[in-house]
Amino acid sequence: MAKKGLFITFEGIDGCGKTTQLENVRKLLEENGIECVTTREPGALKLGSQIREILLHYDGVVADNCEIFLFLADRSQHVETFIKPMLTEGKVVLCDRHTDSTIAYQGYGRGGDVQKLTELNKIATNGLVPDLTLLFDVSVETGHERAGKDLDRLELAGKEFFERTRQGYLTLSRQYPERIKVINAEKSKESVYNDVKSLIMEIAGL
Ligand code: Z5A
Repeated sequence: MAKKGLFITFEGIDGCGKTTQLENVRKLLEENGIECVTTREPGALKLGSQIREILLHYDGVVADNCEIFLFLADRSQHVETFIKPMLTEGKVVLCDRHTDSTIAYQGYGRGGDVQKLTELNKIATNGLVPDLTLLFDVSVETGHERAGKDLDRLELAGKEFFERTRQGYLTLSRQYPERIKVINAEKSKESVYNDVKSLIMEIAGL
């Protein structure tokens, strides 16, 4: 069945403020009578929540390819059993992280093969691509300050890792300028929301 809804993803390094803005967008759409659902990766569904637990809290060594396939397994289940059915129903799907996280973190951050990861993403999503991606850009310092002190397994990867990840995101935004819109997320929540709002109003036809 053909896709009818809108698929919008929220991306950026940890603590960039994307979850805060996703919630603002949900309210904006609902106030305007637009049906939407919010979701996230990893771990939106029952199967995914078990994968998320391993990804974020497993205390042993996780091989790089194992980490990649866990994120992709979560994504594949999420796309087929949740995102696509919601889009087919005509809903707007607001997703906290998606394919660009894998390219930015496992590719640019961890040094994985970006081309191969792009192909693997295509397999995991069966070719589904977001209609719009909001990239919340902040410095690593700001992100860490906002994220707080409880660091999970991935967050313990270090400052250089997050710097490479941030730069990876910016590279993606230059590669896909039509889809990925960079938002300066160093500003206040209200000011960031103003930028978000105009992009959302445009794509949602408000
Ligand atoms: N990951 C991956 O490696 N590969 C993949 O393919 C996928 C994910 C899908 C998931 O972590 C981890 O998985 C993630 C990438 C990796 N981490 N690493 N490392 P998660 O789901 O637990 O969390 P997260 O997505 O990284 O972040 P978050 O906790 O949801 O935070 P956020 O969305 O970036 O920010 P927030 O919750 O909106 O805001 C954080 C705080 O800052 C909060 O107190 C806000 O009130 C405050 N805030 C927000 N905006 C502002 C502004 N503008 N000014 C001041 N304060 C603000």
